Parts: sequence; C-alpha cells; structure tokens
Amino acid sequence: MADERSYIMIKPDGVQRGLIGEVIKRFEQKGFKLVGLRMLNVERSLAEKHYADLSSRPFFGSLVDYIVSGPVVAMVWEGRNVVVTGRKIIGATNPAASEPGTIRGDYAIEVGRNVIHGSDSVENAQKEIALW
Ligand code: DAT
Ligand code: MG
Repeated sequence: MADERSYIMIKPDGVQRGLIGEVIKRFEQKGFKLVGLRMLNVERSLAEKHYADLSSRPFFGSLVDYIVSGPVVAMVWEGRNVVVTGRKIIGATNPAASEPGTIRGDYAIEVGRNVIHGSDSVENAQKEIALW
C-alpha cells in the first residue's frame, strides 16, 4: 500500500550522539515521506506501554530506563512497504548481528543502546502511531 506508515523513533542515545540528521537522511533518500515528527521526553508509563509485549523479559526495567533517559525523536514515515523496508534500513535488533550499511550496523554495538526503533508490522505501526 502506497500510504503505509511506520512509527520510527530515534532513541536517546541516537539523539545525544547527533544522529537525527543521519537517520532522517537515510529514510528520505530511500524515497519515504516524513509525515510527522516530534521531539519529546518520554513518560515512564508511555515507554512501558510501547514495550508492553516485553514486560516479562529480564531487561524490561533497563529498557524503560534507557528510553526515558533523554529526549527521543518520534516520527511517522509513509510509503510503499515502509514497515518492512524500514526494518531493513534499521538492521537487526542486536547490533552485533546488524549488517554494515544498516543504521544499527553502522552506529551501534550494544543491544541496550541500539539507536532507533521501527515498527515490526503494519498492525503494530498503527497501534504505535496512535500511542505516540
Ligand atoms: P526491535 O527494537 O528490533 O524491534 P524488540 O522489539 O525485540 O527489537 O526489542 C525492543 C528493544 O528491547 C530492542 O530494540 C532492544 C531491547 N532488547 C531486545 N532484546 C534484548 C536483550 N536480549 N537484552 C537487552 N535488551 C534487549
Ligand atoms: Mg520491536
């Protein structure tokens, strides 16, 4: 669908390291359209809702601590297959497995500081866009 949308978020480490422009550039140059952008400090309750599926995992507390540790850049990107292609641009969850050329492959080494979030399905994208 040409008007498919994904929720993409630059996490606090990405903002602090000056990677906002680099992330936007990669999505723009691919051909996607930025349709919404907001910089915000995240309430703990919002971070917990965003990652609710992971609430039973041992790293959940530190994941939420990380997301609330500084401002994030919350964005909505639009375009054909943006969810799946956005995940490819971002790279694998653990930067140790992310290919060079992906955002995580180029800019991260630790799973707990992996720079960026991207929706993993069209359904979750709709939920996340509504949430944020
Ligand atoms: P993704 O962000 O690639 O969609 P996910 O939804 O499985 O990955 O997990 C969300 C975030 O949680 C991920 O970006 C980093 C953190 N995380 C995932 N697995 C982890 C682990 N084994 N140890 C520490 N943090 C982890
Ligand atoms: Mg995920």
